[in-house]
Amino acid sequence: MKLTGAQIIWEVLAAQGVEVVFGYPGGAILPAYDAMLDYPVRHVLVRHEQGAAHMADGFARASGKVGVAMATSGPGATNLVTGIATAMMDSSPILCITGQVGSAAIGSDAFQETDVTGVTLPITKHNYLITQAEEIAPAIREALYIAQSGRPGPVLLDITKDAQNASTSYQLEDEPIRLPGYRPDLRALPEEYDRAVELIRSAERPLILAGHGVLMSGAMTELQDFVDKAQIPVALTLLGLGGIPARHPLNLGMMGMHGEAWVNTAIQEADLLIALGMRFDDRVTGNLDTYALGAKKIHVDIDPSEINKVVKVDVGIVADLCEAINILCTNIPAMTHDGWVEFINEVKGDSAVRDIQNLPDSVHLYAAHVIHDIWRFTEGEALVVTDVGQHQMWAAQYYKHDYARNLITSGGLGTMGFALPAAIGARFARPEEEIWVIAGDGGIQMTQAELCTCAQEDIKLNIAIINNGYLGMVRQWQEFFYDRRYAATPLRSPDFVKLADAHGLEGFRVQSRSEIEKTVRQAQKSPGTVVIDFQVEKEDSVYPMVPAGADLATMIRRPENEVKTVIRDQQE
Ligand SMILES: Cc1ncc(C[n+]2csc(CCOP(=O)(O)OP(=O)(O)O)c2C)c(N)n1
Ligand SMILES: [Mg+2]
Repeated sequence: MKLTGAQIIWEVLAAQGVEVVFGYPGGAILPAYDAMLDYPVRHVLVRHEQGAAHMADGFARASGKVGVAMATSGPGATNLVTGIATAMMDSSPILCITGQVGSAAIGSDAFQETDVTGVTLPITKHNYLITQAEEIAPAIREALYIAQSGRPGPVLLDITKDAQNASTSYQLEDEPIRLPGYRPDLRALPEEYDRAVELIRSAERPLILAGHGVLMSGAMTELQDFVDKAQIPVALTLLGLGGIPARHPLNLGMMGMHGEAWVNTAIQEADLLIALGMRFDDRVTGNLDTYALGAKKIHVDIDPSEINKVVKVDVGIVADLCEAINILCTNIPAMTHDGWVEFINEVKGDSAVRDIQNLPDSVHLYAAHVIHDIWRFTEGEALVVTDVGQHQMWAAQYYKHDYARNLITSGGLGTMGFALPAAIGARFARPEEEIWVIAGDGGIQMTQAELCTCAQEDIKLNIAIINNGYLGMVRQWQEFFYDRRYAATPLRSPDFVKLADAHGLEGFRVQSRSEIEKTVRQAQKSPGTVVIDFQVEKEDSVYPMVPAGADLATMIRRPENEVKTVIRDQQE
């Protein structure tokens, strides 16, 4: 069968099960857009290509499948860059297809020509410049395979306009992909497992550090079985939240800069760390010179380049997590670590109970109240998509994450503007589920144009803006480390209720805790996207906080007098 390159793009995508593409047209990708009308693929017109990449990413994280974004050459492609880098840092499988100027014009500074494979080389798992129609089908199949195999990541295909226009013979291929030199299925040696088992058997204060890899490999059941058999407490990274239910008695909570104090103490006191699908990011280790010095370390990861990259380990196991955890679990005896767990519980004390969200209503509306209440009124069942900043940390702390893939957030790159488009992508992966966007007043303004995408595509989201009038996380650093000199962090916002209205969406404003329930319920009932402007305490901070590069045990805590003020105001 003879087809144009443009038609082949859609033939292959459809054959590979791609149902939705997020994109924005332009000259160099016009042949592909024209051909699209004849194929059963849903196209979502974004308002900025950054949104398309984040939507593909949100779709991928919510579904476990590859998300697809499409853009034109030059500015269309460069607008994707932030979204590609975001997906790269968090190992999210996306495929970006960009149009490129005609192959004869490449290198001539043609209109809207940018060297996109050059620009994206360090932020893609792999990329291709395609100049011939016959290269398109194999490249798309390979790209989808590379994006989701091994350690997932973004792949970009830059396809010249003449390759899209040319005709060639096409035939559906379903042979398995073989790429010489690409080894996504590495397996550890039995001796390595033996050494790991030995360390686990002899440890008295072992601790599991579980990361994004648990979710990506779908190892939740394996992890829970292992934890139950070995009775080893678990600390989670931000992206690992949901890898084991928050309610599991051995789930200690989040580690790192804004982790729970008892979790960081446990890391520093442990005699064995078992790192599963996490990469010792500087936000979770703090000062490496003082990090978990008393602990032996086992590191399991699918990507060999992660082993010994940041933290030197005693045993490195390169393998898929499901398989690795299964092998470890089978080879250890049932164990208990009662004294160790008791020690951690003593450190914890009643600090969780005394935390701000559990204090009675007062005149102050804290972000902790809003997020804790959203958790209560959604019964912990919602898919939560956050932006980046204080609200992101509060969403990690105060929404109790019981399920895998139910918290979607930009971890490694920390990309403001991520939440709204990522949630739109997630909506296509999970059409029936309740989705809450939790965004800051700063981040929402970066990609708020996608509200119009919600309206045009008739998408239902609940959007909670934690409006503190500041670029709050930066303000917090200025408060703690720059003597309260608030350079460029006070932030004016549009009237978010009117902004929603301008898009034909519903908007509400909430200024006190007593209004939260009614408004959340109203949003849940409403068929369309709802924007809620939660006007919270302006100068609240995220606690505890380990200053960047400090020892994990050096935590800044919420001042006692602040807690007392809340209680006093509530009594007045
Ligand atoms: C694209 C981008 N630019 C800048 C930053 C640096 N940054 C991190 S958090 C933050 C403030 C976010 O403010 P807001 O969205 O209001 O959230 P809040 O911290 O107040 O909850 C900034 C500017 C970033 N992470 N991403
Ligand atoms: Mg803010």
